[in-house]
Amino acid sequence: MKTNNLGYPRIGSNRELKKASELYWAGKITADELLEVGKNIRATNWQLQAKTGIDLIPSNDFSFYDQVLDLTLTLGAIPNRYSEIAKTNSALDLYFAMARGSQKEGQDVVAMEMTKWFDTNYHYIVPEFTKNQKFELFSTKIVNEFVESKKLRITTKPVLIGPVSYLLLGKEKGDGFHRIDLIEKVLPVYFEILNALQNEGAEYIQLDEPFLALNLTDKERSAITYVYNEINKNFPSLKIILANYFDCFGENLETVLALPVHTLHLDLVRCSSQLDDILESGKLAENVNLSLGVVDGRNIWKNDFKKSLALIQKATDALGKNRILIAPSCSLIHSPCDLDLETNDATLTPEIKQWLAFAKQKIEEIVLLQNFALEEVSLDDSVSFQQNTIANENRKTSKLIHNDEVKNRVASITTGDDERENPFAIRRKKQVDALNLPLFPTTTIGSFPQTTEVRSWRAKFKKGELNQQQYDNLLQKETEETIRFQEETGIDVLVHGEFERNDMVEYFGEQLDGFTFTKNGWVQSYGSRCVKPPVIYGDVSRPKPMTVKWAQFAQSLTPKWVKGMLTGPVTILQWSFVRNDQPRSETCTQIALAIRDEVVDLEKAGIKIIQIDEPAIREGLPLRKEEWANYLDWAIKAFRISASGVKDDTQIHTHMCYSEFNDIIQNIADMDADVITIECSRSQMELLDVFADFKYPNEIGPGVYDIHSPRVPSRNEMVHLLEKASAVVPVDQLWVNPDCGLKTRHWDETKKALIEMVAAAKEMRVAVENPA
Ligand code: THG
Ligand code: ZN
Repeated sequence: MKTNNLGYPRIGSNRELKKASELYWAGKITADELLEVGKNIRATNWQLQAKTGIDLIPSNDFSFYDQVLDLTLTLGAIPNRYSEIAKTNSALDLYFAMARGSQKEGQDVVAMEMTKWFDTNYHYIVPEFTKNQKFELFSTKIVNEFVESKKLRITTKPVLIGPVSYLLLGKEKGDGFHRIDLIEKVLPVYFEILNALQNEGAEYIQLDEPFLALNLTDKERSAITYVYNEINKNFPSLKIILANYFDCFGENLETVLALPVHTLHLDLVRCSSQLDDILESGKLAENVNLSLGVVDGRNIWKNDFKKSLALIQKATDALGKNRILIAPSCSLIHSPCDLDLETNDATLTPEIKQWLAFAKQKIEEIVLLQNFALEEVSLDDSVSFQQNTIANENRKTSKLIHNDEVKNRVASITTGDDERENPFAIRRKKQVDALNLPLFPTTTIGSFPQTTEVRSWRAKFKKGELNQQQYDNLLQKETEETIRFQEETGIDVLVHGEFERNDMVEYFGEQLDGFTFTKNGWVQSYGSRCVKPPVIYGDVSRPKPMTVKWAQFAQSLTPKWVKGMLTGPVTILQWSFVRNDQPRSETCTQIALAIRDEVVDLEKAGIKIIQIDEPAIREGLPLRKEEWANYLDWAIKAFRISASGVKDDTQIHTHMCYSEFNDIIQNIADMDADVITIECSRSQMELLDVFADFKYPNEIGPGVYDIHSPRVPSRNEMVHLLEKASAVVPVDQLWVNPDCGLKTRHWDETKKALIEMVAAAKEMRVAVENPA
């Protein structure tokens, strides 16, 4: 029996990688200094895992930006627009240009698209394929890191995304082919990689094929069969661990069971029943091992040893101990690093803390489970086992968790609680009269730059170096300046800028009962950007208004409308660490009621436009289509509950990022927000087509520039995008706004870009009012 880790967080337990990358991008440290930080993180992670007792320690789980982009570079699938950059820059700068775009003299290039990694809050860089796509071994990162680990006397298990999932993660550029058709072209480069690794002495290779958790077409499924048979033919002695995670194999199971691989990894947290399915099928070949993903890589709850040991026992009874590996359910990059760094008893009380485990604790759990399963330690004598039992018992019965008032309120929700007074057509007339906005009204998504200065105020306030009054004064000044800037720029619907907020979800989590938060529980979201998801441990309620004071303050400064800014229930749920002791739908409905109260309070305070962001609705979709209807049912209802407490002439906006809406456009329409703003610019308005084809009835603000890149767009680019949008959506339904919030941008870029954006909107107004 071996312990098998699928991936370890690479940001560093104090976000060393984030800090170093940002310094490098700002020109403040050299490439060598950045590379050194990466090397140290890898060494620290490998040594920690070795010391803890992990047998199969992953390498190539490190990345300076994203593991999919790493593979794109490894396979040489570099889009043509970067060829100039490739000629004159280091591989590292080429890599960052692909991730972030470039605005160097003569090398003005947009970034590659970015989208959500399955149902997580991690984002990857989307590979782009052409019909005649060529692949070649372009980067040897994976081999270098393996060699690097050997130098530390640790023989790691290189990890890479399998060829089928790699192709499926990408996107076709141009017509006349499906990306899976490229499988025979990409496989030889995988062979080169496997060959190089084998020559360096690699014994195990982990190939991730998370698409096996999705509904595949026959063609895609045969690609799986083809690939893993070819690999086995060419590398009969490499031990291939085929990893699937985030859901069951489902109808792909038959295919998977016939593959000549060394080990199958199963996510038993998301799908514990597949162990029975496999064992009872009698179709698992005798030389295939099972890696049991029993420790949740996606959540922060302490493992339930009794439950895990029962699963392990079932597997060892059927297959023998030698054929079993103990593992986390998926890579631990979705977990925060180390619970030991949580030293603030006031927020993460000792009672709650004893329920939790982060990445470092999870690998310890994996080793303990191995010890128990091998009966090296008797359960009765084990302090660790007893502590685990006590913690889990305590969590079940704790008074912190249950609030009858909340449960009763959820139980008494009736039809009508999720409906506005009148349908959109009627509301719209009232809103037009009440709001008096021009054609192509301009707005922003909510946040304005969170400068180092603003962050430093918050840090000082938290340390007690600023008192509430001083902190509020600074925030008020920043808010006022932002209102003035928006007025001067001619933006139509203003926002207050959200300077009082850290992360949106964290901010609401801090104010809701049933939530707590960590000091250092960072998880990578994309590139150097991290989030600190709050922890929902109990029934959720809103003790008092959360955003009214700032919205009211901002509105008092200006005769223009100021939008109230809230995060919707599905997104708060999706971006938090959630309870695993009740259905997600239940928790979501509790949050929806809390947000509804806030919406009503904002309206009472005179706020006429309220945005309830739901950027995570799409990513929350279950991976398997069979489960979509149920999810959409409760998720859309939760949004509607949060939005339906207001009068017709109060305008409800919502916002979504990186969403492909094709499959769920009906459900998006069912949300019935008066205005939706969406990400569109990196895809050149392609995303808008689905709204157009559907004849989406409500108003839409397709993002006209990409805020995830420091590049300032030109007015013409935005006019061009708006023309594209006007060609498919009636102009009186269109809003003009950036793709997303501006908190990650600098003020100079932001100002330039918004001035151009407003100018683009004005050009459009003139063009529409004076048709040629
Ligand atoms: N919050 C959360 N999840 C998200 C987003 C968010 N997922 C999708 C999208 N937005 C990802 N984008 C970002 C953008 C910025 C940051 C994180 C994710 C960010 N993080 C700060 C950092 O890394 O420096 C830390 C958080 C803070 O203190 O602001 O800026 O908005 N939950
Ligand atoms: Zn967004």
